[in-house]
Amino acid sequence: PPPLLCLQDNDWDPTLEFLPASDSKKLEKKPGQRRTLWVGVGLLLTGLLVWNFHLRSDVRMTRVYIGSMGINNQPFLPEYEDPSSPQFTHLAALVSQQVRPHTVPEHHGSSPHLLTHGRLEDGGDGMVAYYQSEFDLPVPQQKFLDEAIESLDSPAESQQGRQGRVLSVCILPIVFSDQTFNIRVSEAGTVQSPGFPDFPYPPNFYLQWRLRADPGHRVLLNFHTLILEDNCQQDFIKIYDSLAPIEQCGYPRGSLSFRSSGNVMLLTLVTSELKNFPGFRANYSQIPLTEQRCGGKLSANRGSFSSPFFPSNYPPKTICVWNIEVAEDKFVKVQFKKFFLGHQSKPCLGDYVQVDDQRLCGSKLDSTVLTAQSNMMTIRFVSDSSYVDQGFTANYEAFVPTNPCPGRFQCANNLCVDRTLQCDGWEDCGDGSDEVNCKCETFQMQCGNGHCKPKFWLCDGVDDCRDNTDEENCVKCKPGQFTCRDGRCIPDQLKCDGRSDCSDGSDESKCERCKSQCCSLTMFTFRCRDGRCISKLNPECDYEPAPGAVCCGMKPYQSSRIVGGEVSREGEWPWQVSLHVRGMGHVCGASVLSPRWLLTAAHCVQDSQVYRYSQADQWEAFLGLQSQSKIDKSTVRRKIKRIITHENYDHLTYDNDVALMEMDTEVPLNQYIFPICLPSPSYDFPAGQEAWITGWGATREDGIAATDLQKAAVRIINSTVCKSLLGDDVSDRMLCAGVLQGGVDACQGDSGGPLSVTSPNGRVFLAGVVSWGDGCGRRNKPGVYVRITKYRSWIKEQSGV
Ligand code: 4AZ
Repeated sequence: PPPLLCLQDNDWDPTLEFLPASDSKKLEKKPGQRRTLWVGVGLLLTGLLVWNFHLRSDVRMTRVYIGSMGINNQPFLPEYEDPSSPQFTHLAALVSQQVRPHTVPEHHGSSPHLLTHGRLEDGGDGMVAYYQSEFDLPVPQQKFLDEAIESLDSPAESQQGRQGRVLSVCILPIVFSDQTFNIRVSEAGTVQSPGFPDFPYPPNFYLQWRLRADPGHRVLLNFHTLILEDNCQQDFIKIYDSLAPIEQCGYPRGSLSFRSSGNVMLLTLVTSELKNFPGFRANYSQIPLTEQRCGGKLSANRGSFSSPFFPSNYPPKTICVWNIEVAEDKFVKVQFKKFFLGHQSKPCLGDYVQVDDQRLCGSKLDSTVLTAQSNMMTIRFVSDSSYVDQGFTANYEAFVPTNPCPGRFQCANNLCVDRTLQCDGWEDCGDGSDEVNCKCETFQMQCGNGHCKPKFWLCDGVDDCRDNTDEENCVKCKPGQFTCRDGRCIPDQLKCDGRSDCSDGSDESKCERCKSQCCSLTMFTFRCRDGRCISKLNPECDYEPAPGAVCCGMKPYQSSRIVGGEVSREGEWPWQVSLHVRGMGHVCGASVLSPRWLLTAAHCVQDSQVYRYSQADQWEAFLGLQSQSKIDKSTVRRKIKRIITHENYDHLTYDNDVALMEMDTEVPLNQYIFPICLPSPSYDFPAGQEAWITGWGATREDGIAATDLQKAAVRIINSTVCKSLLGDDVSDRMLCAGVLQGGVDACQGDSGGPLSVTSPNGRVFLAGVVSWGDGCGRRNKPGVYVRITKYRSWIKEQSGV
């Protein structure tokens, strides 16, 4: 069933008109004005007109639609703030009057009972109506109502005469508890979801907070924690800036700080009946409207500028203009380092940056460089009234036109990069121009497009060249044989026999029907929500956890020692644990699997001649930690109650290098402490896939440990290639990852920590546990990790997780 549906219409037409006013004094008719319509309700009614009333039943249910809409050209009266005022009642009556004739389908007995109550607010250039419409209807008709609503995916078009914009329409198939909190933010304070932080928020809930600043101020709302279900169709928050939602999703990416354009902000929380998560806590306050004026004149040789409040979200309805003017004999170029301006539209109509006469919008991952053919450049940043995003930060620089990159390589996009980065097999310019027309080294292969890539990547099933030439003309297996993803050939009969014959399980990952041992977790099958068993590749976390259970692998903020790494953002790796030994400080890493269980490496908990590492009382776990030098308020310390080392751990070969740790008491889950997902046995981590290593280990071989949590991106490496590089100690229960060029790797002190891989649906899975390697960061010596897919059932048996 479609449990919750939200529609959005983003092309707000500012010329839309509304009326009619019966009170001609207060709502004076202006030229061109035609009708007032409570568009949200109107749309629902349009839906109802196409609603089929064949089915009858005595069992009734309640369905609730919530939403908001803008009404243009309608002066806002202070009385509209009070739903019991005659003015409000009058306007509501007008609306009802206008829509009533359509509400009762003439030739069907069961008419929906429509009950509407809403709120009107000053939207600056018009009015905003926040409304709820509740339908009490026979259960069999629910489906048609949903269909009718769903068919309204282009609300403006379906409405004759385009009378307005429905900003959102949501269906909540529930009887809900409705509460509104009115808050003056002149005194700073906190809002949080019900039950936070001790309990998950309740199901089937709709709650709103109206935040109002003093005149001449804006509302500032900073999320301290936000963990909702990541399916935004189920549970979500919306933040409205007068007319428009400025964030639409329940699980925002990037900055979690919002500013209103005017003095009003509305925060809503909607939850469905399924899966309840910890919820949120946010701090509100007010800031003067004049704070952080943007734009201006820039005349230095180089400098930087960014959107207002970067890296927090920029406010809606903002315009900034920067005029750059450098010395007359030079030209100007700008490089956008970060660029997040919502969704791409063509042409850029919503939020955009205009550089001279070129507009940029959407989100760009690679840095963009723009060059002026003069010493002047004008940059204009515009945000409209709808979604907001993190914004941009940019550097500008004056350069000599005849020699734009002195001593450096000039990319096609005018970026300057170090000469040593040219033809090194890695794209550094962002447009690939540093990797074309290269003469490859002996250890490299030549791609069809002129790029050079490590020879190890030839025929590994991953298109490394980006023109697939590294995967063409590869030796294929003979007829009657199955080609494993790792390149090995196995007899066809071994495919889908419930046992892994390829080292990577690829012979069991695309099987159509379940075998007899269906769903025993150890096999390559997966239990669906409806109880069915399937054999499916990477089933993700698409099963239904037990009611009230939290899921896993959610990064509260999606953004960007370990050798060759960089410092992590706080809360970026909420499953990362630092394991301390009494009197020694940090010794190993671990991952959070649940409020009670951690996973680490068995070699971390082996007794040495001096230390009793295998004794639980020697250890202390630090969760939610960022820096080894300071324990802050997000850090939680736990004693260890029990250590379960894998019974087949081999201290010579490091085979089965896993151990579980049970904490003495459960930890609260929040933005800084959260479990990582465990992959099912059939989960595939193909060679070439990006993975992240994190830890406080040494930042170079024989180096010293890092103070701040480090992160680095590596790639999964083909097992056959890995064995050829590191020898036969690499078993099928191990997984290799690294950067073969060298320089990026896990190292001493990172052991036990996670190798994290983000799945296509955004959840993060534990692909490996840092185990061993030949030194750290050496060329052609990838790191070796415990292949977690091989231990899924062991973890379940030992810990219940
Ligand atoms: C260690 O000593 C260690 N380069 C961990 C990982 C690696 C090397 C050493 C991988 O704990």
